[in-house]
Amino acid sequence: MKMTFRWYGGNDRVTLDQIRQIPGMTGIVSAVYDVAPGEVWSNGSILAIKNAANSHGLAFNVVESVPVHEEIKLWGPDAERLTDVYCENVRRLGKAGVDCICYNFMPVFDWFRTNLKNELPDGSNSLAYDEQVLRGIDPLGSDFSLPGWDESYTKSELKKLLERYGDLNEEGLWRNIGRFLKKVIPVAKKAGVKMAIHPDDPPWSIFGLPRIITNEDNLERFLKTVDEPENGLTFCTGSLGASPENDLPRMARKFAKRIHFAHLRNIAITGEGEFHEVAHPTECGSLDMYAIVKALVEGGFDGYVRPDHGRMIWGETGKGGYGLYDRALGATYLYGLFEGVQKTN
Ligand code: DNO
Repeated sequence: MKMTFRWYGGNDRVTLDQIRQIPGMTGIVSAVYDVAPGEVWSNGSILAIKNAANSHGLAFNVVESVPVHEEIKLWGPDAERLTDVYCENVRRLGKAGVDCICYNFMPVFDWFRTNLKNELPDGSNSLAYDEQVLRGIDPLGSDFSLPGWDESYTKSELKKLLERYGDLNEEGLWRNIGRFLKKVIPVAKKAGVKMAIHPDDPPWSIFGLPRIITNEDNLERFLKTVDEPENGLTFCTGSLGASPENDLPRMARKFAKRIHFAHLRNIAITGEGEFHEVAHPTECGSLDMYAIVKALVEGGFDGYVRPDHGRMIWGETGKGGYGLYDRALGATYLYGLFEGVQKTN
C-alpha cells in the first residue's frame, strides 16, 4: 500500500509543505487543470507537477482524473479522435512516471451532493446527499449550481447535452465504455499505466441519466469487458457504500487484485437515498473501515490509497471535502489500520 494525498496544484490552499508532514505520506494525486477535457496535456504541465512533488520529497505516480469527454460517453461523431487524444495523454503520463490513472464514466455529472455544508452535531460540516431533495432539483433551472467540481457548462450547453443523452440507456453506455476500453487499455499496457475507473457517486441514476459503475455485478461485468490487469478499479468506499446493497468487504476481497487505487472514507446512511460524510473511523459512520482494509490486504491489494473527503474542522474553509485537517487525520487512521492488519496477517 502506498499512501497518497490529493493535491489540486498551485491554487490549492493545501500546500505540498503541509502534505509532506503527514506521517506515512509517499506521494500526491493530481492532474493538469489548465486544459479542457478532450485536449492533449502538455509535457511541460505534466513535468511541472512531477517536479513540484519531487522537490517536496513526494512522488507523482497517480493522476485523478484524465476526464473522459462526453462525446466519448455518447460515442458521437468525434469519439474516435477524442479517444486517440485520451490515449496520447496516457502515453505522456506513462513516460513521466505515472502508473495509475483514475477516471470515471458518469454521464454529465461527476459526484453529486445536495448539501455542501451539512452541519454536524460537533460543529464541523461535511457533504451530504438526499434523494428527496435531488428529485426537486431541475438542472436547467436558474437556481441550479454545480457542486464544486465543475462550473464550465452554460445552461444551453447543459440542455443540449442532456437532450443528447435522452436515448442512451444503460446498455448504450456499456457499449460505449467497451469501445473506449478496447482502444485505451492496450495503450495503457504499453505505457505501463494501470487504469482505475471510479465508481458512480452516488451509485444510482440521477436526473434520469444512466449510471453503470454501481455494484458488484456491474464491476465484474466491467472488468470482464477487457479482462486485463490494466483495466482496473478505484475502490471508492464512500461512493459504493452509499448503497446498502453493496457489501464492501466482500467486494474489496473479490476485486482486490484489480483495485489499483483505493479512496477510503466513511459515510453515515440516514435513510433511503440519504447519507452524509463523516470522519474516517468505523465508529463515526455506517461502513466498517477495518473490515474493508482487512479484505483489501487479505485479497492481495497492492495499490495506492488516499484518504477521501474529509469534514471541515477546526474552522477550516476551502474546497468541499478537500481540506487539510480531517483528511490528514484520516490518512493516519488508515495508515494505522493497514499497519495493524498487515502485521497480524
Ligand atoms: C470526488 C472525486 C471524484 C473523482 C472522479 C474520478 O471527490 O472522488 O470527483 O475524482 O469521479 O474521475
